[in-house]
Amino acid sequence: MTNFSDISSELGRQAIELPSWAFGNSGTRFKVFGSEGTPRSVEEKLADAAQVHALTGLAPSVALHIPWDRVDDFDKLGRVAEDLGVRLGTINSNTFQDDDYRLGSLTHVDERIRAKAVAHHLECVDIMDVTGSRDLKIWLADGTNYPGQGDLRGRQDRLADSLRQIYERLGDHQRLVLEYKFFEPAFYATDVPDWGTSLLHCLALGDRAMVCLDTGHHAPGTNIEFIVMQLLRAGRLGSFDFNSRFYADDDLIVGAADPFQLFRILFEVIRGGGYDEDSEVAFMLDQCHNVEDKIPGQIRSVLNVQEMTARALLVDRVALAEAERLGDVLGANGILMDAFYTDVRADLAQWRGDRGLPTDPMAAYIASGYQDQIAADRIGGTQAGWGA
Ligand code: AOS
Ligand code: ZN
Ligand code: ZN
Repeated sequence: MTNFSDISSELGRQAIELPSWAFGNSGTRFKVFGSEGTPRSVEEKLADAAQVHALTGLAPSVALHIPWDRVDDFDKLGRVAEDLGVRLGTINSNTFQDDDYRLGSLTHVDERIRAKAVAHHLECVDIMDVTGSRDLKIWLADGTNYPGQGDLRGRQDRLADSLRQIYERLGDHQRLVLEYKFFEPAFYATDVPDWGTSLLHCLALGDRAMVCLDTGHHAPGTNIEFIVMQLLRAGRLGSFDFNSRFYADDDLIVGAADPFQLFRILFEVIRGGGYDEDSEVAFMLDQCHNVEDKIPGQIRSVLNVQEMTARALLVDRVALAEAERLGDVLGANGILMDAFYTDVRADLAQWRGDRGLPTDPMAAYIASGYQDQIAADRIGGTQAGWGA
């Protein structure tokens, strides 16, 4: 069995990107509950994200969503982030809240609307040039609700053409990351429903096109760690959107619903080289905190990822490989489960203490008074929501 001391230095390179939208108000189709202290601007979202990083050391960057986080001066925004101790990360495009996109965006049959959707992505790349962001992440709401509503193949052909135009605009160090999702908001056919479709488009585009795996975007029972393995094997796992789900795309705190699944995913990441020093896999959260406080929700999330990473690193891979080679079915399974069942919480508290971080970031946040301060300060103005 590997010891915690053997893996503590490897934990030091963990970096989890936070989504700006996690700090705004969000909800279901039934109700969006407001909360005290919710940011009224992008700068305030960055300030909240910086709290998560200051208390955990795990979240050095923040993903932006355009147009929700559009500002006049992105260079200045980058400096604001830097002053707060974080940096701007992935730029997410948004073609799902404009009336023009009712029947699609990059797949739209109307060339005018498709060109508008492409132009939006080109604007996102302009922003990346200023922020220094590496990744343009594309999630499309495109799809159809009724058989016959659209020509499935025609939509794929137009998507390929649109993606090509966007890809050609990228700089040498930038990447296009294409996210898939099997349903919602379309309920009959989604245009990028699965990793195979995303991968096919990426392979056609070129080396800098990668797949984004959102853990909430699969049918129940899907073996997600198999997909992780396969994408790493193909060199096309660009990023994760971590969250957890009980039913559909619930966007709950990662590791809350099924910690064992998170462990299995992270083990395949590690085994496949996705956690190596030179790995370019981006680890992001894509979550909404509808009823719980948002900053503690993000703190809990990054701690959950760290905890399962630690347990996955503890797997004795030499012994596991040997058990697999010998056909020792239960022995191999036992090696994996020994690591999964190892309680690393006390070791991680000490790990944090050794690095000048609070041993208990959740308690430290409450004790800091930050929540009371923002509740008092951020009165008036419009609270940022999921979409504002
Ligand atoms: C939507 O289901 C996807 O997970 C996207 O990543 C989306 O951009 C994100 O949830 C923010 O709305
Ligand atoms: Zn996502
Ligand atoms: Zn989603």
